[in-house]
Amino acid sequence: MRRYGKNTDEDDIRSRPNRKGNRPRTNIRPKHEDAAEGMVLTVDRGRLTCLVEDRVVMAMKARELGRKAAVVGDRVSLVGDMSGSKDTLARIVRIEERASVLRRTADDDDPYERVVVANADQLAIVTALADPEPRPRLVDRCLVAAYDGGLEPLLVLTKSDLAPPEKLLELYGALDIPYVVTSQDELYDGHTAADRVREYLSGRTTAFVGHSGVGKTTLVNALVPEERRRSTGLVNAVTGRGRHTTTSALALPLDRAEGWVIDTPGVRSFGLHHVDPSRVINAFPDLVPGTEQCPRACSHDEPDCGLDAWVAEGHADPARLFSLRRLLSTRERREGD
Ligand SMILES: Nc1nc2c(ncn2[C@@H]2O[C@H](COP(=O)(O)OP(=O)(O)OP(=O)(O)O)[C@@H](O)[C@H]2O)c(=O)[nH]1
Ligand SMILES: [Mg+2]
Ligand SMILES: [Zn+2]
Repeated sequence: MRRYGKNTDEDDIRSRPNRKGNRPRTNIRPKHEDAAEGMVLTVDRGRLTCLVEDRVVMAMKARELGRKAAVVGDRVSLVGDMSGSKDTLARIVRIEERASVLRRTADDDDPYERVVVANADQLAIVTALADPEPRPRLVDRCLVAAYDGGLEPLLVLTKSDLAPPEKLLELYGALDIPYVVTSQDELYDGHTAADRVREYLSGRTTAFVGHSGVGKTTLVNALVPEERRRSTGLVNAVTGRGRHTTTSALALPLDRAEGWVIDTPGVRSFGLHHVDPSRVINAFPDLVPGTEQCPRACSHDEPDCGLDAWVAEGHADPARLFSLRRLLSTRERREGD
């Protein structure tokens, strides 16, 4: 049966392999020529809050999108009621190609991927220096996810009023990651912690991730206009854990600068099932030339790896190779406390 009409041209198109970019010519696109561009700010049970020009528009996914889900940070095309008035609902008909994708799985052996945010260019990995205790393995895992997803990492060490940062910083020294140490209400050279963090955020879209209770929302609140602030939660005095106060990711515009911050719910773990280790080495451009001597499909964490000899010959800092291997092996290690 011919579903696409008698026109032989169309039959011709239909019979070609249905590869990406070579789909049958349907009338979907022309129908949405007048679609508006928007950005997804938050998602709540199938309802997406989008920013269209300067209006906040509620929307849902159009059926034609199939199973593809839009996430916070996605650029989308919308049709329908775009007035932004109460009780209206627009439809998202297209999700634009993503410049970056931050993914995680619940566990390393869980293939179910969730996209945390799209189009962020920076990942602020937030760790408290105490209360809750820092867990470097989670930081390592977030770093791997950032490198894998095309985001630049920024280390944010909070609560320096409770413990010093030196030991933790030493662990990341060789990775050369920008970092900021913060404490609540601290004045440092006349600047608040938020002012110093803001310097790293201007002109970019930054997603904040970390365990519950490390102070992600506290920091984000200090960075966005007052009327946008969200609730924060106390850390449980008995268990030393956060209370998962934030339950959904939300993109917020920076105050006094261009750019976006995305507050996300605290995570217990950061599964890396989806990560391709060969992409992680690309975050170490100084080591890449040394991989020429590696056996095919080298994991760079095995006895025949060419990087050992390369580093021994003095081409790169051994601490860098050590750090790369620590990150590569983080998938094999259990994440336990
Ligand atoms: N002492 C101290 N406490 C802080 C600091 N920053 C945040 N806190 C406290 O830590 C607690 C947790 O802060 P939140 O901002 O809710 O933490 P969160 O990371 O957003 O937690 P979830 O939303 O559960 O993931 C609150 O009681 C904050 O007041 C800090 O620099 N020093
Ligand atoms: Mg929070
Ligand atoms: Zn190798």
